Amino acid sequence: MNEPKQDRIYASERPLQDFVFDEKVADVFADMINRSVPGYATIISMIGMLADRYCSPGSMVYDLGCSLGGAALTMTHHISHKDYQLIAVDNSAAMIERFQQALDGRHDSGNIQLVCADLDDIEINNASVVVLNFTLQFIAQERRAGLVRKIYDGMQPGGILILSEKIRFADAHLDELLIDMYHQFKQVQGYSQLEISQKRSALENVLIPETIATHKARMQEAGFRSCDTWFQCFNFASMVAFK
Ligand code: GEK
Repeated sequence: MNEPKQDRIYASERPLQDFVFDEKVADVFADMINRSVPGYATIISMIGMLADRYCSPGSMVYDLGCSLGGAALTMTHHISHKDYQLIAVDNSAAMIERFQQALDGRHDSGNIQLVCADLDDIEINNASVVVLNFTLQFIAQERRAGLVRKIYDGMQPGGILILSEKIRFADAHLDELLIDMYHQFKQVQGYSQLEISQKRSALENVLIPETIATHKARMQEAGFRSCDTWFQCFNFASMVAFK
């Protein structure tokens, strides 16, 4: 397999613009997300294991905000039966095109259907597993409760929602410490100070993190009977909620 192209998007000084998931980002996304989300590879692999436990025969699995299909592909790899359909959705045409190209070269992609759409415009039905892996953080805050409710309503009893997010902390000192440690992590991953600060500014109005308490309250409000964090590294966490 080819090495993913290196993310150099913010390596030289550029005018400040809000971050978008365009061709340039899609082109380097595999490298970008692996070097920008601490624990990404672990989270992806554990999503596969969770999906295998909870994907019931005859049900639907959703990967919402699938990008290049990291979570979708690991789920199809782990789920031990074939009696399910996986719908992977993203509103970035650049991401969906590349994911489709990757699928075209595979023999085991029969269960996956790709949809290029906004999450507001899709239906969720008969789902046993729904994944929002670092996607909800990009949805306008006032739309988040409606989306989580729609997901809950479209799930089977006994199904799970896996929600991974960049998070913030109510305690200002802890918040500052974990952001700082995160930036140190990015430096260790080879990003320069300029890259770190330009990316941070570009995401300022686009990626809005919330506290774990806010996420839990929203999921409980939607009807999930219980939810908790199963992974955390610095200011990145993954939660699981049970219908
Ligand atoms: C992974 N889950 O590799 N409708 C549909 N898609 C959206 C919307 C929306 N309203 N808003 C954002 N997206 C992936 C990583 S990346 C996370 C997810 C990151 C899509 C957006 O186009 C992008 O592909 C994805 O959500 C977020 O496991 O870059 O930090």
